[in-house]
Amino acid sequence: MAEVYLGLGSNLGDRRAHLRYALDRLSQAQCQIVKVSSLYETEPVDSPGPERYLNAVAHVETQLSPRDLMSLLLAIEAERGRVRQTRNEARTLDLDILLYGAEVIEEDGLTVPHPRLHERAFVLIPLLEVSPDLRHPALATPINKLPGQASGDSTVNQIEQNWWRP
Ligand code: A4P
Ligand code: MG
Repeated sequence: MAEVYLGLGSNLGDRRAHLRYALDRLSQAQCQIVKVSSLYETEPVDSPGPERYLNAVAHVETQLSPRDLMSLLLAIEAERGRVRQTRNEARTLDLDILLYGAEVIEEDGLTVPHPRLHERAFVLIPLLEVSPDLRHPALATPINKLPGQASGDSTVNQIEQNWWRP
């Protein structure tokens, strides 16, 4: 069983419903949800507005391989009408594998840990809320020592706790 951390994001349509849908679908598909962060409303980074993002992080346990998990995430995104035209465009649902155990994977279409994890407060703040003692396996650094995680970051606002119940 692998301990996996997933990043969830949405800045188009009913953002909260998209994130809830993703967690419901994951829990029906060989992923056990261990813990979900609060819901955060965040300023877009390298991404056009006007909508702010809702972001969250989920700790899940799964027997799916990294590749099968990535396929599942892409399928769930497609079910919410995700359309890909340009990079970082507004999206109904973005699901990223942030960490898959301590594995370091660099394959075509799959990079784990997520290549931008360490520099993004909208990922690091919810990730640390869920698991404060994680290490970044590729950088060999505790996640709470990474530069992007300034906890008072005004672009990342915790808006709701306990927003997801199975
Ligand atoms: N891929 C490879 N590795 C992974 C991984 N570990 N997790 C591949 C997820 N996907 C991975 O992703 C492109 C391809 O990356 C996928 O097909 C998958 O095979 P994408 O989701 O289509 O592209 P994207 O999301 O537009 O671009 P990218 O580079 O993934 O961007 P990010 O890093 O996901 O960032 N601002 C705020 N506030 N909140 C956000 O959530 N998100 C982004 C997108 C930008 N700004 C944001 C937010
Ligand atoms: Mg993505």
